[in-house]
Amino acid sequence: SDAEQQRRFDELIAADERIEPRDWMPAGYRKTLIRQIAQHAHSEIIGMQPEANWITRAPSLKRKAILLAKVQDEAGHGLYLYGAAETLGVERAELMDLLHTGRQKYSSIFNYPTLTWADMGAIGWLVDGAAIVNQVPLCRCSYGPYARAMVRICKEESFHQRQGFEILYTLSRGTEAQGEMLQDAVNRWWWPSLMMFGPPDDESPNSAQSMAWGIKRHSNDDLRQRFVDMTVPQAEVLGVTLPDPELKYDDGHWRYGPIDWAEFAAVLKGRGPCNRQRIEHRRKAHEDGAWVREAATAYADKQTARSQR
Ligand code: FAQ
Repeated sequence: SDAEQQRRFDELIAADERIEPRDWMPAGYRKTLIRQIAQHAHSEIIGMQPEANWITRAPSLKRKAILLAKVQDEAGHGLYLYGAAETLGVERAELMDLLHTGRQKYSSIFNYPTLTWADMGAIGWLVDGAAIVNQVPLCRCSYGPYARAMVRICKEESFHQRQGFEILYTLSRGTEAQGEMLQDAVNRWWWPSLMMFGPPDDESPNSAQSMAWGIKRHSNDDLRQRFVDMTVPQAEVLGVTLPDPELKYDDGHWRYGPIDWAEFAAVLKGRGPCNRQRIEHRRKAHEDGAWVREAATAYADKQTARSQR
């Protein structure tokens, strides 16, 4: 009976065991996971665009090879995550459609432009840094396929974070102009990075239920604070000033000033600096790739027909 299934599910969650695709799960649990995993997957592939913008302009062959590898990793993360979402009974084509028609979100952070090479460093250091803080606890998510995908993703994100820091560290030892470029990038990426963690706890409609289900392990504000505490000492090593005059150390934590939640809301509503460009580019890439999907389907059909002869 349903009550029996629910009891079994609750026991698994209480015992901190994993839920697997064939297990019974409440409809709300499935829906929340599809939403979060799909948004995460969309973020990975939309997140390729701001950095792809600099592949042809990387300052050396070595930097170009590293950046290419990073952007390819993001495509791979998207694929594992779409795969994890598919175990919940949705089709990837359906999820792509929800993205292209604006019915599913992707992370706010990827709606900001990449104006200089220093932005490649700032994205690695701050955006991947925030992604790691948010995603390491997701390796213990109650849904098995998502948790397992996160393990590999987090390993790759650590490399991404290090490469970003190293770009900035090199700029910090460079000319005065390079130092200014570094500071300008940090000024532009700091606040949007803090917004990646989502709305404050008292305005986060999904947190309580997601935490009760073991999908999320920590609240948005707790993770945001963890990120700030980790990042402030690294900013000192780089010799940059974080653009927050209220930042101060108090009782074991770096307290930060108010976040501009009106800006966050505007970006979520599609009014960020690059929202339109990101979605148009994604749709065009999807249309341009139609022949690849058709060819792959025709090939698969042929293989199936051959094996059934
Ligand atoms: N942007 O109730 P909550 C990466 C939405 S890292 C846009 O708190 P929840 C790596 C939220 O969906 C970035 N929307 O929601 C990379 C909900 O809307 P809905 C991706 C946001 O789910 C680096 C509403 O606000 N990482 O890609 C944002 O409990 C460099 C209410 O919020 C993940 O997705 C936002 N920042 O908590 C790639 C991690 N924040 O759906 C390339 C997994 C909130 O009800 C280059 N996701 N919203 O209409 C999570 O941990 C959670 O989903 C949160 C939000 C923490 C993002």
